[in-house]
Formats: sequence, structure tokens, C-alpha cells
Amino acid sequence: MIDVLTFGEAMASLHGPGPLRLGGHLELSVAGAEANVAIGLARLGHTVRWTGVVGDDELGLLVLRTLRAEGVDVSTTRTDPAHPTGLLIQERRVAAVTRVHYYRAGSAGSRLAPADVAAALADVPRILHVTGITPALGPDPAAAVTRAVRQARELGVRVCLDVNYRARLWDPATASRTLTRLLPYVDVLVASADELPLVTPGDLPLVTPDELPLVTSGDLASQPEAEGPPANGLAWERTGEETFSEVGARVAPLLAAGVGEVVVKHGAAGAEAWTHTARVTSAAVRVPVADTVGAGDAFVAGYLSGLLEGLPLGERLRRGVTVGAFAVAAEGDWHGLPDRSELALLSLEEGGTVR
Ligand code: KDG
Repeated sequence: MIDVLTFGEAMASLHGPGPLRLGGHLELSVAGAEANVAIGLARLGHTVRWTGVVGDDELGLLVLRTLRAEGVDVSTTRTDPAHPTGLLIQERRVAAVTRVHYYRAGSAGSRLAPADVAAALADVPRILHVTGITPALGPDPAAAVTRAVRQARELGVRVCLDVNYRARLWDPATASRTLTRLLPYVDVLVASADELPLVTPGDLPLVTPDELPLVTSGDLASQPEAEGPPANGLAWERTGEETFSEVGARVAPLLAAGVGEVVVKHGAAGAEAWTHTARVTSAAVRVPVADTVGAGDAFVAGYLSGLLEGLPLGERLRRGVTVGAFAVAAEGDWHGLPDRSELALLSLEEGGTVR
């Protein structure tokens, strides 16, 4: 049994230091949210498969070679001779803002189809991870994701969905319609705070946290400092014991609809995770920002790594923000992600030397 299957499009990526229209050097690598998560998990020692479609071309070989080198199983990835591997160009306009240009319409990756699901799930994973990017690529990839999450649910596989809204690929109304249909199959939902309204449209019954069953969970019980902020920087709070926040108003109906965990990313302000029994927040790990692209995927890799290991809610959140910080501190979507032995590096004193 493998730990995680990720399912979606991986592309070649080009990125350079300045405005594209001025020309100059660009660096060639690989991108794609599901591939980034797969690499992050593999570096942390988990067994991971990425299933997608690449073109029968040099860029397709680059994708496969890179993922294999990172220890990601690509044995169920298909090569499509009739369509090229997609391409993405990241353009750094100002220090912390990257503009993305897609060359992925008609790509091999967008040929992912429901028929690809059987092979992908043949070796049943513990977790299936998908994102809202894949359904935005067209009707076939959307149907493939729907089939994948349904079959995963039937097989008892935990399903993680990262909303990952991409305004360049679709509009909010279509995204909302499509993604809310996936919710009955989702165990772990990840979204940034501004993406939450997409998965909690007005017609979902709004409930307050008070209406949620509130029992002391193992997560809270295992934390001796459950009533106050513990030494490791995590703040622990119980659902229903605090001001009814806007995030809470969005999260509560998701939990009531059956999503087991809702994880909300707040960028530099950290992240929070909600279950039926607990809400946990974690500050971000502060690092000098080199490149924020891929930070969300890194966060998911860390969070799922913690889930696979049975870590309590607060600790998996902490691993998420820690791996996210590694992504932010280095150039590239996934290049700076830590292996297991490096996880503790960010808690060392600044300016130190590791021997
Ligand atoms: O999360 C990083 C991704 O945005 C990047 O790798 C490309 O998957 C990508 C996308 O569709 O934007």
C-alpha cells in the first residue's frame, strides 16, 4: 500500500529574475501543484505516486525524470503522443509578486480522463490528494477527479482536496459549482481564507459552531497545555468558546456537511485547522522570503505527512507551516523542501552553522 496518490497536471516551468519582455535567461524546471505535493511528501520519507499525462516530448521526459529522481512513483502516468506537455512561465515583477503565464491549453496534462483512475487507484493509497486546478482544465479532467474521489471514498481512502483556485483557468461561479459537488467525498479540505466562500456558497445551510458536536478530542486531550498557548507557539482553542469569526462561519457548514478537517491557510499569518471537536491555530515560521510560489503545496505536504504519522492536529499544522516556510525561503516551487533530517533546521538559531 502506498501512502499518498496525487492526481493532476505537471508541467515544465520557466522562471527568471525580471520582466519577460526584456528577454534574458530563464531556468527550466517542473511545476504543478500535485507534483509539488508529491515531491514534498517523498522528501519526508513517504511513499507517493503521481498520476497524470505528459506529452511524448522532451518536457514530458523532464517531468518524469524529475519526479523519479525525487522518489515519486510515476508508473501510472500516461504518455500522450498527440499533445504536448504543458508549460508555465513565472515572471518575477516585484520582489514578492510573481506573474504566471500558462501555455497549457490543449496540453497532454489536460487529457487526464476518468479512464485513468482505475490504474491510479489499483495500488490503494492511504490518502488521495487532488486540487481544484485539475477540474478547471476541462470536462475530462473534472470527470476524472470526480471519479477518483468517489472511488477513493468507496475504497476507504482518505481524500484531501486543496481548493487552489486559479482565476486564469475558470471563473468563481463555475469553480464553486464544481468544487462543492466534490465535498461529499472530501475528508480533509484545504483552502486559503479567501477561497473559503467558493466552497461555502450561500445556499449551504449556515450553522454556528455551537451546533457542532463538541467533545474533547484525542488531539486536545493529548496536549497538556490545551487551555492556553503552549511553549511551541501553537495556540489552542476549543470550537464554540470564542468569538464567532468569519472563517468559523464558513467552516462550520463544511464540518456539518461531513468534511472531517478544514484547514485554512493565512499566508504569512499562519494557518488554522478545524475538526468537529477542535480548532487549532499556528503562526507561520518566519523566514526571509525568496519565492512564495509553491508554499501552499509545501504546507499540504507537511500537513499530510503529519496525518500519515498520526500526529495530533496542532502538530500536523505545525509541520505544514514548517514545510511551507522551507518553500518560501528558497527559489522554486519545491526545490527547497526539506528531507526528514532537515525539518528541525528552522528552529535553530539564526546565523548558526550545522556541522
Ligand atoms: O502551487 C504552485 C502551482 O501554482 C504551480 O506549480 C503551478 O500548478 C500550478 C498551477 O496550475 O498554477
